[in-house]
Amino acid sequence: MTDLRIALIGGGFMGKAHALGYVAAPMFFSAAVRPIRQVLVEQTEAFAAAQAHRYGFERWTTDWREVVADPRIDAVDIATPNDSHAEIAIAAAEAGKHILCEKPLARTADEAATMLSAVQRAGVIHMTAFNFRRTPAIALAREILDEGRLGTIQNFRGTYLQDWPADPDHPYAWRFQRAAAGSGAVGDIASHVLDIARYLVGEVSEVTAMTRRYIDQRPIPDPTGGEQTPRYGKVDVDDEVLALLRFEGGAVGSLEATRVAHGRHNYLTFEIHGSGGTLCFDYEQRDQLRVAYADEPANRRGFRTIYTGPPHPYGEGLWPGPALGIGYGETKIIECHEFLTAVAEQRPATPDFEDGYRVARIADALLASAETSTWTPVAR
Ligand code: NAI
Ligand code: SOE
Repeated sequence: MTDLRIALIGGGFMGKAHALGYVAAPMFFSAAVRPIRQVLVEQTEAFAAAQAHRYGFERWTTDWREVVADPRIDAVDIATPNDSHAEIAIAAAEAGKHILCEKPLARTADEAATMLSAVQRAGVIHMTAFNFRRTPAIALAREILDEGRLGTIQNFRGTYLQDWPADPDHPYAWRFQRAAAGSGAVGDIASHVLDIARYLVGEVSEVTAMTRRYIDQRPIPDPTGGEQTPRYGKVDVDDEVLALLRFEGGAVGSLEATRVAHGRHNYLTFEIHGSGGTLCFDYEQRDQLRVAYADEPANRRGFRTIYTGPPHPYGEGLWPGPALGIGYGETKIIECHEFLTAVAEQRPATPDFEDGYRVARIADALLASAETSTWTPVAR
C-alpha cells in the first residue's frame, strides 16, 4: 500500500480534527493509501513540538515554506486562519502537493480564484473542508433527492445559529478581524449552509441580504494574566447575516447565520420543500433525517424520522447499529477518507476548490447586497 506523507499546517482546533481524521480514517474505512503524519507546522517551536507529540506527527517545524518544498511531503493540509490559506495553497500547488484546505477557502472570491487557478495549473488533487456534508443524514438527503420522489424542489431554508461569542467579554480573536477572516458569520458559518445548499439544491443565482454587528469591540487577552485595564480590539466583521436566495433551478430560499443567538450552540439546520414532500435536518440531532412524502395516504401523511446507521451513506465504515450516533469527529474522519481516496484513485475530491470558490462568490454577493440593500447576482 502506498504511503501518503502529510504535512499539517496549523495545530489548533482544526489541526486536532484533521489529525484525528488521518488516524481514524483507515480504522473506519478500507484504506486506499496509508496516511503518514509526517510533519506538523506551527508558529512557535514549543507549540509545534507539543502538538506534533499530541497528534502523532514524526517531526515539526515553524516554517511552512520549507515543508511545502520538501520532496518527502505528498500532501499539505491547511488548518490555519483564513488569511494564510491562499499563500500556502498556491505554494503547495506549485510544488505539486495535493491539498486539503479548510473553509472558507479564502477571504474573498477573488482570493479563492487564485487558489483554484493554481491547483488547476498544477493538476493536483484539491479539497475544501466543508465537512458537514459528510454527515450521513445529509448525504442521505442527497440520495433521497436523487430518487425524485420529492418532486420539484421549491424552497431551501437554512440556518446556522451559534452563541460561542455571544458574551461581549468573549476574547478578541482572528475571527473578529476582517484582515484575518475576510468576514464574520458570512464566511465562518453561513459558508457551511451555502455548501449544503449547493450540494442539495444547486447553484445560487441571486441574493438579497442584510448583516448586523452587535458587538463592536472585545477584550484582548492579556498573556501575562495581569490585572491592568483590559485593552480592546475593534471588531470589523459581521455577527449575523439574513438573506433570501434564488437558485438557478428555480427554487427560492432563506438563510440565517448568527454567532450571538444565546442558547443556540451549533444549530445548523435545513428544511427543503418539494412538490412531493419535505426534508428536515438539525445538526444538533445529527443522526436523524425527517422526511414527509405528499403521496402517502391522507391518514398516514406526516414526518417519519430515519435514524442513520449501517444501511446509510458511510454506514459500512461507521458504527454497527442505527442511532449509535456520530459526532463532529466522524464528519472529519469521513472527510479525510474522501481526501485520501481521491488521491489514491487520482480523481477529483468533493467538495473541491471549485466548490470553495463558488461558495466564496455567494458570500461576496451577500456582503455586497448588505451594503446596497438590493438583490445582487452571484458572479460565476
Ligand atoms: P485556531 O486558531 O484554533 O488554530 C489555527 C492555528 O494555526 C493556530 O494554532 C495558529 O498558531 C496556527 N497558525 C497560524 N498561522 C500559521 C502559520 N503561518 N504557520 C503555522 N501555523 C499557523 O483556528 P481553527 O478554529 O482551527 O481554524 C482554522 C481554520 O479552520 C480556519 O480557516 C477556520 O475557518 C476553519 N475551521 C473549520 C471548521 C469546520 O467545521 N470545517 C471548524 C473550525 C475552524
Ligand atoms: C466557529 O463559528 C466555528 O468553529 C466555525 O469556524 C466552524 O466552521 C464550525 O464548524 C464550528 O464553529
